[in-house]
Amino acid sequence: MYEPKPEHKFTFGLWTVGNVGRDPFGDPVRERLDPVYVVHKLAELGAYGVNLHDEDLIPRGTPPAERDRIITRFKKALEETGLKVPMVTANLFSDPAFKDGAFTSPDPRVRAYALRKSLETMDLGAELGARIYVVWPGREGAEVEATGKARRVWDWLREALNFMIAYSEDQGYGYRFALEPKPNEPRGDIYLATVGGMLAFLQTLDRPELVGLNPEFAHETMAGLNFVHAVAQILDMGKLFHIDLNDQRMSRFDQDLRFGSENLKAAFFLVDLLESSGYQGPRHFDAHALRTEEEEGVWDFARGCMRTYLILKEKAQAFREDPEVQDLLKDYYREDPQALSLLGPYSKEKAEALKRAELPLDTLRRRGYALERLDQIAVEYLLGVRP
Ligand code: GLT
Ligand code: MN
Ligand code: MN
Repeated sequence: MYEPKPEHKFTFGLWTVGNVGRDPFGDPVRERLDPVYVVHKLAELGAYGVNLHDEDLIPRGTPPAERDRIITRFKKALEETGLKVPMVTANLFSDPAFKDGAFTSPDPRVRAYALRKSLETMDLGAELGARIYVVWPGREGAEVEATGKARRVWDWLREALNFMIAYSEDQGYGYRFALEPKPNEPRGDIYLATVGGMLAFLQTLDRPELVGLNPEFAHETMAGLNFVHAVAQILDMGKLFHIDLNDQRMSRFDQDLRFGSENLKAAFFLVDLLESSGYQGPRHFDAHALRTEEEEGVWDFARGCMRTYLILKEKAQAFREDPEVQDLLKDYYREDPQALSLLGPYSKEKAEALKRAELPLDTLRRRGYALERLDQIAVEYLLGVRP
């Protein structure tokens, strides 16, 4: 019961279970874990894959011979365990060179460094079998408006992404690019702050069909937005290329909490949405163990994310199949053939008919939608007293 298996497509980042518990006020509390050890541990726990930043696997400044040795060792662990690397991404935020932006640095030398690092990360990912390339523009933001940069960054971002996509195609890597919005942190304000902004921006790229989103639960929640609605819109646009699952309280720093540990109801309806959407991609947990934990707590955290997801999946399915829920929803989405005939694509005749039609406004004004009942049933499923 609730046992994670590779077919569930659960993934973690090397940087998530490998998080050493540093925060802006405190030093690391845990040792860095060897990536090979992480691969074996995740496989043992039933995960499908492990994702990484270039620097998670190959620390900055590693000489080429050592780089090759690291990759060989890592690939051996993947072969032994069957674990996949579905996604890679470049770390464009840790190096002090990126302090005022990577792709949007005012200094073209920094922009060139960011672009080169991205191409090298694509090379690395291709070697590991990755097909999803995440772009999280964490440093592409500002604390100061006096530069007027907010008007210029869009061309730089487009130029960099178009270059990267063309490179991927040219090399035959076949990446699908997943852009990840976040409102703030580490910058005071990040330019591509929300799912809506990102969806609009990607349409301005040369190959929008190769670009989608990697939305994160915590990031929309930080901005006080509804993550379930954000994911629903992304799905509507066929742009859910990857997803970062975690948890978060609103109006706080990016907490990256264990999935389902805070907003249980939102997690429930998110799983309900994802599982009924036909989404086939990885269920990635971009979260980390609390700073209070030693290594054992890290694996408790990882197990918890997957177990909660599977429990919610079962509960969401039971909720949808509940006859009372189905009856309530049948009434909710009332079928009225006469009214339906007035809707749909425009025609002159329809517009005329619409103006003449008698709509029972008094009844409509009095109608109730039974949402208290419906929502209480969901709550009771979550509380474990139903069915
Ligand atoms: C970083 C960030 C995440 C991004 C990762 C991808 S790194 O931890 O907080 O939201 O998904 O670069
Ligand atoms: Mn993320
Ligand atoms: Mn986050």
